[in-house]
Amino acid sequence: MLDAFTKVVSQADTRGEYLSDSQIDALKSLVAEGAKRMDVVNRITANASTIVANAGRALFEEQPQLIAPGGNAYTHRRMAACLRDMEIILRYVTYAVFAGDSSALDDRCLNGLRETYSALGVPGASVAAGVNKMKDAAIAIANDPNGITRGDCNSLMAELAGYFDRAAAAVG
Ligand code: PEB
Repeated sequence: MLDAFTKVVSQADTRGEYLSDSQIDALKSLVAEGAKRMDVVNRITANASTIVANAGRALFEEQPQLIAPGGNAYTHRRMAACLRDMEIILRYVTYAVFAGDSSALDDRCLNGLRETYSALGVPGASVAAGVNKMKDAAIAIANDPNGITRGDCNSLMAELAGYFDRAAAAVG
């Protein structure tokens, strides 16, 4: 599990090189922009259950076969497992934003997830659709200009979107 700093160090070490100016500049800006990153993590974390519940509701409205008898979220046990899975994925996305690196998400959540779903008979494309709904909600919350010092969050939002895209692509 790496963060933006340890990743650069481990890559440089593999090549036996010093850190380059451009790598140092990138990490400097990561530090300078750190408050925004923490705000994004805080906002998503504080709203996690709303994000998950709304994404689940929208997913089941769009794909009612999931909650019909025989569906993959039919029975409270499967429904609970489904909402739990979405919450797990969202939690790992917050770790990736915090660390500025996707390795915690990749290694501890997404690695083998497609195979797990296929073994369980859970439709990966539906999970991906749920992840995309969480993505829209999380970005709307994280990028809300109200009640916060305004600044340019474009690259941070693109990074956040990228982690959701990674999760959706891993199962969809
Ligand atoms: C992944 N999900 C399920 C299981 C596992 C995961 C390992 C099997 C064990 C269990 O039931 O708890 N666990 C989960 C995860 C990590 C982990 C992401 C990462 C670290 O450790 N059903 C639907 C939707 C979808 C869904 C499409 C969006 O209709 C999910 C939610 N996951 C779902 C369901 C089950 C499950 C298990 C329904 C239960 C399947 C079953 O037992 O029939």
